[in-house]
Amino acid sequence: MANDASAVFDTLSPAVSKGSLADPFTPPADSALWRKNFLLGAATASYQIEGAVDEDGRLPSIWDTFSAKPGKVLAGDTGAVACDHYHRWEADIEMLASLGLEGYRLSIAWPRVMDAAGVPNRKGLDFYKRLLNRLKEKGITTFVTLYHWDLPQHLEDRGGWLNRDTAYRFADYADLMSRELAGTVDAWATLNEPWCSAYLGYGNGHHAPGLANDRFATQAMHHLLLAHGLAVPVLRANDPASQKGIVANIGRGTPNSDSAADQRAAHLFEVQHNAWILDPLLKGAYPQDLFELWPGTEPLVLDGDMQTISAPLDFLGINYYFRTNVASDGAHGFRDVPLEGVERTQMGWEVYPDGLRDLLTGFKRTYHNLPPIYITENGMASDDQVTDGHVDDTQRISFLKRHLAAVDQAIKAGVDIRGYFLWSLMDNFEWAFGYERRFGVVHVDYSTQKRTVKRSAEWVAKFLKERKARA
Ligand code: IFM
Repeated sequence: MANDASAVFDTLSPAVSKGSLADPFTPPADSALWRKNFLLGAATASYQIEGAVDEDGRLPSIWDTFSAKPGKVLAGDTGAVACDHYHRWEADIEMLASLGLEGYRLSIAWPRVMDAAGVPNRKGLDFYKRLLNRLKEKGITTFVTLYHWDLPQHLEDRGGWLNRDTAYRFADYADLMSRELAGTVDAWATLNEPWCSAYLGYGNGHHAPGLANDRFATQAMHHLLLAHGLAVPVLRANDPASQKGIVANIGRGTPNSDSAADQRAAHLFEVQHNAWILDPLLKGAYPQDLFELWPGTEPLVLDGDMQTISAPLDFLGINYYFRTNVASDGAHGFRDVPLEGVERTQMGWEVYPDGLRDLLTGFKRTYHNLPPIYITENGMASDDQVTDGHVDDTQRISFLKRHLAAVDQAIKAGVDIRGYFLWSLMDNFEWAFGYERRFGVVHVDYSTQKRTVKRSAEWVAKFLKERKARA
């Protein structure tokens, strides 16, 4: 029981712990979730919700190109319309505010706001200004990610993240955005999940731009992290009052057996998923074990790069979804050994809240300079249907409850965690899985664009209301 995050809420009735809405969500009195300054919000990303890909001067991104290629995205879906948020943003913000959510994490589409010569696109900039101003009017804390994977295609045509110059173009983009939006952004994140951009985009080709070479992945990662490091001082100079950070997805790897080989495999899994990003940011060096896994893939690093990359952060955003059970592959690496009989989501991902707590407490032990943490994404996909105007996503309520409990346990163990964003505010374009996988706490009917608040969103709203009442 002590090792089970769900046990934190063992005072709840069995109906509630299964995820019913019958009773309000009642964390124990000493839970950090009751603290007024523990931020609870929701997250989205530009390409996944905006649509309007060729309106008002937006240029093509690598995801427009990739999703147009047959076989790359399930059912041939693209982000051309998505949730049509570009046109429906006012109603979407009303919905966010009506749920009582206190924070909103969004991203800016780089190809919407500047052209290939770096000339600002006023219409694109105005869209984000209107959006952020409205969020501020509503009293919502704004977390803005500069890069959530929609690289302008013209930069990919010149090598994308394999070209060091892209890092300098990113710093120019950060400069423009922080000059234009200063005062409306509470926290800037340079990149979302560089692991996905580097590994899925350049290492195995499952994401745009679809290249598959381990050496490309390590070089792309280096340029992504360099872009981050070059942007941070620019953001600090232009918008001193805001927080600056980066968002990393983290993965729990557990060994399939007690054998030394399987233990080593789990260690290498976490090096590849976590230390590859966190060591350069927080220790100023790549983990050498990475190059045991991928021999001969050391990136080209110039003098001063690692200092640039490891400049202090105001916060670290953490995205967590599942764990992977691994065994040795008999050579240098690991192989997945899916566990049977465990709870899974529509993505096939195992529900494993303890992994979030264990990773966070482990990071605190490993990185003595670990910055304050926000959980910038956590959530699950399910095949949600609207019945009589409602969506009964009980598995999601249970998932959220257990992961919030894990966050609470990590806080009690001394990790400085300041907030939690649900992924996602609404169902959206789930990259290579298109629209089939539904991560939202609000359902989107893509044929009508009708939004239906799911039970999980009602459940979160109820808790926030209660917290407000008690404050
Ligand atoms: O939808 C994605 C998001 O864009 C990045 N983090 C993981 C989510 C779910 O796969």
